[in-house]
Amino acid sequence: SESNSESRGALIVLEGLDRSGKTSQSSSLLKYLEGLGHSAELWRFPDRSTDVGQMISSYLTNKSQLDDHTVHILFSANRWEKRSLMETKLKSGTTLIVDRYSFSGVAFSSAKGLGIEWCKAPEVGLLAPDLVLYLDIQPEKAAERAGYGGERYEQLEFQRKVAQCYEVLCDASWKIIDACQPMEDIEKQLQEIVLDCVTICQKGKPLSNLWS
Ligand code: NYM
Repeated sequence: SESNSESRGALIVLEGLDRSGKTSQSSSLLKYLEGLGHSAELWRFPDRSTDVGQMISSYLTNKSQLDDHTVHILFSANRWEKRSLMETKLKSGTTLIVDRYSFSGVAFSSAKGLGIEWCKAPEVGLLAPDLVLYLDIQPEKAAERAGYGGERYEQLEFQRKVAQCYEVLCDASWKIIDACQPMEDIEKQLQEIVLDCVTICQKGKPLSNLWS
């Protein structure tokens, strides 16, 4: 009902394999929403600017070694340390475009062999996204793209496993976008879906928590 619902920003998450185009598409979406006069911000996880984020970053660049469980919990902690700011921003009417979220956390760790339920547990209680956009690309195609192979995890064999884990995680609410289309086509598709979502949240769709 309209009476007890508050207008708010939308929590929009982009997911996909490494080099699927999430970062470019996130920036493009931000410009699009700002161009329409919406308040919007681009966020990404891991957020390497925090202390926890720096531990993650040195792990990803192979400057440190961490046990798989440990790094999983650090990735989750990196989201938890942003949860309250996230809620404040959304409630103040700002839409957040988020480049990776809990689904990356679960997909990458379960691809290493950690149990999926174990991986999901620390994510329970984080804000649930209003929209998950999955940029779908074959691991082989992603591997051909520039910049691939620099960090830990950017290995074809591992990315194949990650793709399988995303398939297990994905539900009917996810929007699957073919990431091999021309960039402008992807942009147009994303814009339409995102605008719908922003409108629904403006009308006061309630916030909810993972994992549901
Ligand atoms: N990654 C990212 C995880 O393993 N768990 C997580 O929770 C998140 C958010 O970090 N290969 C992995 C996926 C990427 C890597 O992300 C760094 P990016 O988007 O390349 O900065």
